[in-house]
Order: sequence, then C-alpha cells, then structure tokens
Amino acid sequence: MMKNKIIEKSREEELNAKNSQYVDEEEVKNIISSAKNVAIFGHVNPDLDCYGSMFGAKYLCEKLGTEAHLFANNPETSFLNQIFDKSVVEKDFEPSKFDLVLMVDCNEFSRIDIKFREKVQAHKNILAIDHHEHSIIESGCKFYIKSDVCAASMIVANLIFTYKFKLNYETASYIFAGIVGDTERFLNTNTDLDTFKCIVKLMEYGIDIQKIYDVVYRSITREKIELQKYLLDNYHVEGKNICYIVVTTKVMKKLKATVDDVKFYVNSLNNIKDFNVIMVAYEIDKNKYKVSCRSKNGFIVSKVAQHHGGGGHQMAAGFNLYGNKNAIKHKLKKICEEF
Ligand SMILES: [Mn+2]
Repeated sequence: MMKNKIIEKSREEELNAKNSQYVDEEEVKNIISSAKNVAIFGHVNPDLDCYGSMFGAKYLCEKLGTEAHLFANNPETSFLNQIFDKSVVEKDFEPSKFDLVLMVDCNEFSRIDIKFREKVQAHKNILAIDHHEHSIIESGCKFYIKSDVCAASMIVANLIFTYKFKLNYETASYIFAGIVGDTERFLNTNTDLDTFKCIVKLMEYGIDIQKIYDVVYRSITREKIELQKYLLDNYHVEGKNICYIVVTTKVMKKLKATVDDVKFYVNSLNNIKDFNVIMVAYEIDKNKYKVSCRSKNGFIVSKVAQHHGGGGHQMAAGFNLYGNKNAIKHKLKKICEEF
C-alpha cells in the first residue's frame, strides 16, 4: 500500500509539473478569493464525505470573503439530513449567478448529478478539489487533487488550516463525519497518521462524535436487518473469491430499503474474510444498475471500474451496468474473471 502511494504521488507530481491545470494551495486561495459567488457541487448520490467536503468548502469560501451556495439532488429521506443542515442545500442551479463552480469529492463531469451536469460542464470557471484518482483531465477545469488523502473533507480542512483560519463546531463536525464516512470509521487502509492529526484538530472544537456515530452506525432497524438477511442469502461467489449480488428496485421496495441502505452494507460484506472483492449491483433506474465495489487482500477494483466506464479508488470504486436482473447477473459473472 505504502509503495503504491509513493508511485501514485510521483505520477501526480509529474502531472503537476507538466500541466498548468493543476493548482497549488496558494492558487486555490486566489481562485476562490477572486470569485464573488461560488456554486459548490459534490458527486451524484452524495455520501458523508461528499456532504462534509461541500459544507467545508462553503465555510472556506466564506472565510475567503466569497459567497457560496450548495447544490445537491438528494432525497428528503436520506440519513445525511440527520447530520447536515439540509436547509442550505439548493436544488435549482442558475449558472449566470455564479462566477466560479467548485466540484468537491469528484473531478469528472460524469460524476455530477444529471440534473446539474450540462450546466456545470458549460461553466467557464471550474475548480475541482478532490481525492479520487484522476483519469480524465476535463478541459477548462483547474484541479487540486490529493489522491493519498483519505477524504475530500480532510483536504478542505487542511486548506482551512493552511490558510490559518479557525473552524467552528458545526463545520468541524461535518468534516469529521466526512472522514469517518470515507475511512469507514478509521478501518480502511486510507487511514494514516495525517488522518489522526486532522482528527485531533477537529476534536479541539468539542464535536459530539457519538451524535454522528448514532446516526451512521447505531441506526439499524429491523427492516435493515431484513435487507442484511437478503444480501447474505443471495450472494454468488466466482473465481478468486469474488462475491457479487444484484438488488432490484422491486426487492428494495419489498424490504423497505433505500439505495443508501444497500450501499451501507457493501462495506459489511467486505468485512467477510473469505471475499477478496465485493460487487453489489443495485437498480437506480429501470434496467440501470450502479455497481459498488470494495476489495481487500491486495485486490484492486478501480481498474475494473474504469474499464466499465466508472471510477473511484483502488479499493472502493463503482460503475454502471444496463439490462434486466438476469443480464446484470451474467455481466457481473463475466466481470469476476477480470480480477
Ligand atoms: Mn470521498
């Protein structure tokens, strides 16, 4: 893992040197301070780190004297609403009102919610602050990418600290939630010394970590147990202990489970020792499935995800597949051979 990180870093540095689209901390500061009104976007199907980095970025913009608005297309029922102040998240984006678009926790237009994508892509001034592996260099975009940092929220926190601003209780809590989300409560291999150094600084704001843990980890209901039972009863295993499962909208409806609920259990299936790779396909639209992948024991999922038009991290990535349940099953079975 360490070795990979070093290779990744030198590749990143190489790209940095070659491409002026890559900016440093000082340039990030200049780009944001030169703007009057910033529109902030995260990735489609936002998670804890997505919201953590969006709210953190809003705070950073305001500290730099720039007005910032958050945009997301998130269902009312999302558990994120129990942690983050949803009243400041907007759904209608009017590009002409903004002289800068900030993308956080994503660096590709294809990861922006379809509701906003075209308008975001057409904007003249875009900066991406992210920790995902960078495979597409979108034209007209500036990038501040730190792919060795566990969470985009932490990148934002470090920018705030670098510029010598103080955080507040609310933003420190949001950033903590983001880091907890992407490290899976400090379990994933992306957790390192810098993660804990950042956490120490956040803890100084007196954040209530139990409140966040209660929402994220102590909220299992009997309905969710039924979902867990379904997943454990219906997985398939192929090749090098590759586990996959297909969850249809019909099943989610029957089990009263949301896409968020299914995504949550992708990690718990990954905790099963026998499996090197987990692929959970869940239906997000009729005959359209999102496949969330997790891996361990040296197995890498990002390449397979990229090969199928998706992306992500080495050990946590995703892509889309199209077709009915049987077609998806068949496709996943074939994909198992790619590892
Ligand atoms: Mn993230």
